[in-house]
Amino acid sequence: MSNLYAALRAGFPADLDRCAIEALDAPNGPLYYSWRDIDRGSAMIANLLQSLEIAPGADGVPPRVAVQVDKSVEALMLYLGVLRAGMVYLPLNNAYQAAEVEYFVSNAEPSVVVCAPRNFGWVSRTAFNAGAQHVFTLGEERDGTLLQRAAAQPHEQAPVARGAGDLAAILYTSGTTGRSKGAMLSHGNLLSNAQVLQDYWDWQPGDVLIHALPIFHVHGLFVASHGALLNGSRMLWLNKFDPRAVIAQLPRATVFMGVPTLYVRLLADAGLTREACARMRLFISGSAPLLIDTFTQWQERTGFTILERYGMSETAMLSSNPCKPADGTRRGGTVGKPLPGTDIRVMDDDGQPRPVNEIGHIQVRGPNVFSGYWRMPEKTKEEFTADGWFKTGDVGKYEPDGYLVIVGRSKDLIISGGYNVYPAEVESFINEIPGVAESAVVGVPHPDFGEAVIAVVIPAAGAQLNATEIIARLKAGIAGFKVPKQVFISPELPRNAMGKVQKNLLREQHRALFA
Ligand code: MLC
Ligand code: AMP
Repeated sequence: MSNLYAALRAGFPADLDRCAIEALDAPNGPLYYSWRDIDRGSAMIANLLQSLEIAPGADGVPPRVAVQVDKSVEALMLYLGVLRAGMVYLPLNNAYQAAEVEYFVSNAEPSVVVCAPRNFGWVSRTAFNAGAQHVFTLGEERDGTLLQRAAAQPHEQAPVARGAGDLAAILYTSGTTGRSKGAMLSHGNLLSNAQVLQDYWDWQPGDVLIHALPIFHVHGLFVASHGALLNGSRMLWLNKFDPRAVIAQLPRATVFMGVPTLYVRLLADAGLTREACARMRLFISGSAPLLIDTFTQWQERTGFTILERYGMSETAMLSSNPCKPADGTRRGGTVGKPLPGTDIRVMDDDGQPRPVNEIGHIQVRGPNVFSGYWRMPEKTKEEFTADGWFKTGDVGKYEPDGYLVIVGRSKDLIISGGYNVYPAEVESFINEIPGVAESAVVGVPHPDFGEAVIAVVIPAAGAQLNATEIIARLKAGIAGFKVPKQVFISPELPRNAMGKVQKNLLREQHRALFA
């Protein structure tokens, strides 16, 4: 096994002058990138990174490159350039604000940080304070210092040799208690997953992917991009999801991937018709539960059965509904069967397997499963069983014929529009607001986001709180998708006999809020 980029590169078509990516949101009309452009652009960035001559840390870990930029084809080339240079990619949601970025940067200690030009002031301060040696900018319109500097570099580069176990990316995730943890994914984790999916989803020579997801998470960065690159398939690239823009591209495409919110929004547009989908081959959904209602409406409207799959930052893709008829049928309400090479088991609280149809904890092992959390050996130990299975924190059951159904989560996590929100983190921000005694953050059903974040806030003795002001303060401090859509001021929180907040009662009480 060599570098992940080299393996993806082997999938590029022989004729490198063919179009690889159509950047449809470019300000002056679409931009067309050939496979040669992708190869050369990523080589130049890799050469720039290598020219910085950054030594690995004392622990031998290659330098980290933290990236918080808007989506662009150049941002994808940056990711590929980091892989080629043998460095470690650390993508950050571009909604994160200063306090959030500060945590990631101080925890991961990147040597290089790349940010949007508009954020250079505060990001560079944070980055240099945390020991970064270089801060570059990369804008949506091919602007910024990264490309200026890379332009002077040679456009050929031999990817640095990497073994299957070598670190390729760190994805920050979970934080059921405490702060976010960096899931360490290796070249081998990512490549094995991409190869399995290429076969299981039956990628075809003429496939064309509509890429409308952000590229700072597993779904858009790995599943979608790796899939198309490894298969040498063209991408129709949208920097931002817009149902109209996706529908306009459907007649030219064969594959689409989305979180359930994307499907809900597409269904709300009258332009989604059977005719528009005539050339399509496959619609894939994941990152959050797809409601059976959405699944059925999609079938009725388009004639296509959405393929639902299940994954995590720590594991990439774990299970999938079948694509090829020989593998079975796609079943709504299930996340399909374990992917080839991946084992999934459902266990009780005592670590014994649950019988079919009985609910338990979902655990997993396989070549796709990460090696652990960045500099958190204790957390890593807690999340793996003694016999080496990773505890997903999801709760589910097997159907008699081997389909897995996810019924809930044992981790305190809200998934809103495909983004994870950790109630403990939002509560800690709320609790810092003067006049707040305590708070509880829960997720309630939402027709667009699947789940919406809401908060119940308890004032300190004598304090007057205003829900609108709390929301405004949070918006100024944390990523917008984490900010509660509604805040309730209440005299107290429901607690059980042990004094633990009964979040299930709050969820029940506000269940119909957005119905
Ligand atoms: C945006 N907003 C959200 C939100 N996204 N609120 C709750 N949940 C979300 N997901 C808020 C913003 O803060 C803002 O609030 C307002 O909505 C408009 O912002 P926007 O940026 O214009 O939103 P929009 O473009 O409509 O974004 C919605 C979305 C986006 C669904 C397109 O959230 C999205 O791309 N989601 C996909 C996430 C994803 O890729 N997940 C994969 C994780 S990988 P205000 O108040 O300021 O107006 C993973 C593993 C696996 O889980 O299995 O795949
Ligand atoms: P993340 O940490 O962002 O990678 O989110 C991973 C979590 O998303 C999983 O642990 C699941 O809880 C959830 N998830 C992913 N895919 C699905 C799915 N198809 N159905 C239900 N939940 C899902």
